[in-house]
Amino acid sequence: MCGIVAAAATDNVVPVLIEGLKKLEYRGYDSAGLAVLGAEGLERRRALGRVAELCARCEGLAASTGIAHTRWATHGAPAEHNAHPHISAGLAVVHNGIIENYEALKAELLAQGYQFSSETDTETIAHLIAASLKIQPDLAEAVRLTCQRLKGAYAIAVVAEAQPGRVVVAREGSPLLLGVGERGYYAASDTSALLQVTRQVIYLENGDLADLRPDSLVIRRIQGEAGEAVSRPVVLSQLSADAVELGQYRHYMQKEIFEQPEALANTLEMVGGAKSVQPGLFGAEAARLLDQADSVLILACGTSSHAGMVARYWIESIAGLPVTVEIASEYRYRESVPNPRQLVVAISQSGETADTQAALRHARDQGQPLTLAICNVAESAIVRESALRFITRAGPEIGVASTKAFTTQLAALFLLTLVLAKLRGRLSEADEAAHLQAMRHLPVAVQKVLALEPEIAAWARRFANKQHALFLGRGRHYPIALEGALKLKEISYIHAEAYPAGELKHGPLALVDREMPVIAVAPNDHLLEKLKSNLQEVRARGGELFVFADQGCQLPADDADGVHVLALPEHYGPLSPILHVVPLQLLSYHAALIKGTDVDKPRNLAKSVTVE
Ligand code: HGA
Repeated sequence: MCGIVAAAATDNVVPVLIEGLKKLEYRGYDSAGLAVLGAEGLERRRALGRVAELCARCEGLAASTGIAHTRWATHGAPAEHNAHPHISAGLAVVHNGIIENYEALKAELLAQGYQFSSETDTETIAHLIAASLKIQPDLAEAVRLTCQRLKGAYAIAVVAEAQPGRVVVAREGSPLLLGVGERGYYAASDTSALLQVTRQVIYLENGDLADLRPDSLVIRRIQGEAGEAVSRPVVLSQLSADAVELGQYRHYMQKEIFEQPEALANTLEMVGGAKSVQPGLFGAEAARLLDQADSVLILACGTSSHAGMVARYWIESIAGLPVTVEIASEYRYRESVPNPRQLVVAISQSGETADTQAALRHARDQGQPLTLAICNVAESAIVRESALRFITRAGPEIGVASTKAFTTQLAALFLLTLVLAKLRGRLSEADEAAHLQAMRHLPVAVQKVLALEPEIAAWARRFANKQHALFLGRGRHYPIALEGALKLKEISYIHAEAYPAGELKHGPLALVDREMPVIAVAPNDHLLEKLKSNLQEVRARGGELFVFADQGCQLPADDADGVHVLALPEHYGPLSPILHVVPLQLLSYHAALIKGTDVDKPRNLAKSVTVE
């Protein structure tokens, strides 16, 4: 959330800043802005809405030092006066994060005579640096002193008119990395923004501050009297520029839905031809640490928490370990009973999700050392802070509504299930081989489901004009119903709820009438007959049914009478949730297309939730 790009180089950096913002726009799109140190001194341009609006305001602008920002508002409405950069006394600041003590700082600054022109927390940082510069004229030192006063999370970039050719950046809690280019040094919230100039990147650690000039880079610690100088390794990013291009697709979400066979194949590459799963998939220490686990605690938010809920069914039934799934934003503030032998699994696409990261730390601080990260970004904070890790290889996910990250998380969690079951002596060789065979076939199976797109698009036309929708599932497909409802809400703005089908009679059945489409996830498993009875209850109340069945379900369609049935090509046993979520992704995508919403950038949302 919120994207930052900055550059101190020998040539014109305005095109680099704009291009970088375009790559970061998925992180926030309420407004965009930049500030550069050009021939005329400090120049700022801001625009409400998209980077394209900002671009139009930057014609003729040229400078070799600058900072830029794309915003997802937390404090102060999306409005031009709240757009970053914020300025004070000839300096400009961009910020990703939330300054929790900004009210106290603002009161102090107002008393000193500083005037505020926005409602943001960020503006306090600008004025604080201006105040520090009066005592300490060196920009890096003034920023460092300011950071010592900030509580909360931040990644910031600062330029000052009086100190041209220089950008100072710092981070605590929010992501920020540096780029080492041929013509200078750069900074950004993620690598995709910098691939245009370099692949050589440096990941700043929490509490780092960096002083960037075209020909020099100094990294120091924020805390401490002198700010100890530190060195951080330069690594070559493996991210390919093509991976973040839209190519033949109309939307990133569409591209990412269709990339799922490949994403799953890449994620499962390491189990390739193997006849057995090894704990080493989760890190060098995995056999020893996983063997100690007497239970599992899964921490996640949003779509990732739905992956965790599916894993609960898998791990309890196959590995025989008790599992709890907690919403990270709740767990981090809850008084819970720590269990040092519990395996803590943090799931996050970006590996930077603020609540999940805080929940992981909370678990660790409470004395739970067995931690495992399941993330899509190898260098992310959550991965670095966990004892064990599994990196899904979905490739960059740009669409705000998560799709391929979810299915690859599920693949990772199924592997974890098998490893835990094996360590506990609960997996026969034959079962292990059969599960692995099914996993290897997943890319092909998902491809076949994707081929149902025309039928699913036709269904979307039938209910895109509805105000509400109800999703039903049972057992390990209940979380899939939740995920289907979340996708529909996120991108089509149709209000959707999901229930375990057996719960209908305890309340939600009261909502069912002709105007309420009911979408059911109905695989051919041991709960099918129960689910069929629940569907009868819906039909008896006149509700229109859209049923995603699979082979052998024997659920007859009666389109004229409002019972629509689509059978998935294969029945897939325990891994069936990975197949059954795909039609729900497509259904939401097509409903959103019909409604004309901004599929990749739904209102009020953003990717990589790096704020609380
Ligand atoms: N608090 C700042 C930055 C918001 C942010 O980082 N969002 O992810 C603001 O509201 O402008």
